[in-house]
Amino acid sequence: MFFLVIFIFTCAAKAGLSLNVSNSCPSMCKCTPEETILCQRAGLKTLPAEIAASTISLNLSNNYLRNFNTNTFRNLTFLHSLWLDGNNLTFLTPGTFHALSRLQELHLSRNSRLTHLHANTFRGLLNLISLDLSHCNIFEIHPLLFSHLPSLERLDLASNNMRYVPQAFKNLSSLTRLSLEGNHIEAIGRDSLKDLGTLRDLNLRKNRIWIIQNGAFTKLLRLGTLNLGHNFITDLPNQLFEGLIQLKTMHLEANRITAVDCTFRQLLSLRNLYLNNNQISSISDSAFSYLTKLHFLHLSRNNLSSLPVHLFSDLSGLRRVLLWHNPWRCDCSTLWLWRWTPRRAALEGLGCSFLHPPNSTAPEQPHPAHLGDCTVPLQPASEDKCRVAGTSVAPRPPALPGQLILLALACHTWYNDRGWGTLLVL
Ligand SMILES: *[C@@H]1O[C@H](CO)[C@@H](O)[C@H](O)[C@H]1NC(C)=O
Ligand SMILES: *[C@@H]1O[C@H](CO)[C@@H](O)[C@H](O)[C@H]1NC(C)=O
Ligand SMILES: *[C@@H]1O[C@H](CO)[C@@H](O)[C@H](O)[C@H]1NC(C)=O
Ligand SMILES: *[C@@H]1O[C@H](CO)[C@@H](O)[C@H](O)[C@H]1NC(C)=O
Ligand SMILES: *[C@@H]1O[C@H](CO)[C@@H](O)[C@H](O)[C@H]1NC(C)=O
Ligand SMILES: *[C@@H]1O[C@H](CO)[C@@H](O)[C@H](O)[C@H]1NC(C)=O
Ligand SMILES: CC(=O)N[C@H]1CO[C@H](CO)[C@@H](O)[C@@H]1O
Repeated sequence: MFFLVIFIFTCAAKAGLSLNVSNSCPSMCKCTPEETILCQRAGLKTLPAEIAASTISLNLSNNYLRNFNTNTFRNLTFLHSLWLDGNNLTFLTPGTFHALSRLQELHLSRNSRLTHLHANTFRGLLNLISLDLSHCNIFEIHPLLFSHLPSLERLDLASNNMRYVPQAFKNLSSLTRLSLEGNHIEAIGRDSLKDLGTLRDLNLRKNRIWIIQNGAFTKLLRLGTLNLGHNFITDLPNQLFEGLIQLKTMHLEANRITAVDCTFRQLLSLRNLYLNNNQISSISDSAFSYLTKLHFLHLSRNNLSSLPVHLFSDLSGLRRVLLWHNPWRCDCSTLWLWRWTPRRAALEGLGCSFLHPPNSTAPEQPHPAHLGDCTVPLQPASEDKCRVAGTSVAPRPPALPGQLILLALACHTWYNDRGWGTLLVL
């Protein structure tokens, strides 16, 4: 009798143990004491059944997961981070994540069959901070898709198939970083970005942007970095960047810009300006007036033969100006720049021989015979040329309805077929 009791007791203990075993690590995964389960590259086609409800971090990267239902993650209410990148997800059932109210990080990148997302896909993710949807094939986003994500701070939509800026950025009141890099966006409308007042970093690099409506950035009062590099921008109207009072870094490299007027003068916090790899052949006298914080200016690989003598006069913070690979005219116009600019030491790549005399003759006193008699340049004109250009030459056009943008896009396609690249500023 006594032995029987002990036997039963032992069995019960064993049963208890085996219950814990069912809560333990799936055989193809690695588990850590910190409630982290690592199942990446495990050949999984479905979620293993034995995932403990107490799991905080679950890594299912690089498997063959195809779909989930609303029960798949129902018990994982403690999850903080979930990695589902590099799978074969084709559709995310609305409500899939509804129980994951503590989730902070969700990785869904590299699911190349993911093309669109239902309005309720992310319902319940009240504490989600970071969402990675890059490198999928998303071409359409429901306007309410992100409205369930009040805590979202970082959203990555890079390398998808989007042709326009989605209208889904309305209730993202915490968003600080947004990437739309590597899509096929052609236009930024006046209202496209108007609800993103908390944004600090906006990446629109490598799209096909050629239309930007004036006022498109006016609400982005906290933006620190704007990347518009590698697009089809030809023209920079003076009001284009109104509102970007906190902007520190502006990327406009590898566009089709031919002239710089006074677009940048409102960017009073600007420190780094990338204008390299364009076709700039003229820069206006006062293009950089007031930019006292400008530190770095990249003008290499343009079509510049000279620069206005007083271009750098206001730039007391200037440390580095890259001027390589331009067709500099090595005559008085360049010599003046070299002699009079107080920021001379910052200039790099002004490839004129008289600036680099053999056996280090002081560059201040070159007397190359071919320069002849360089007379002192005129002082900058007292009138503010930008102001004139800003109001009368390029007046603010009347508001245009969306249909006209579509019409313009259609025209652009037609123009492009004929090789006439142009930026239409509406
Ligand atoms: C089994 O789980 C229970 C509660 O989850 C716990 O108290 C017990 O220590 C676990 N037993 C073992 C052997 O891990
Ligand atoms: C999850 O797996 C991916 C791919 O192996 C890896 O890049 C990532 O760092 C992992 N994350 C965690 C939290 O272990
Ligand atoms: C969730 O937990 C319940 C019991 O708490 C269990 O019956 C159910 O099978 C679990 N669901 C999944 C998908 O693990
Ligand atoms: C991915 O899913 C599609 C159907 O959605 C299927 O045809 C294909 O074989 C799957 N690929 C892999 C590697 O599982
Ligand atoms: C979006 O925000 C507005 C105002 O903040 C609120 O009234 C509305 O209910 C929100 N929409 C959703 C879907 O959360
Ligand atoms: C370069 O600038 C010159 C005028 O300075 C102009 O004639 C020429 O067409 C420009 N070349 C390109 C490729 O823009
Ligand atoms: C640094 C430099 O270029 N030195 C040159 C100065 O000129 C003499 C003679 O012309 C050269 O031999 C040096 O190489």
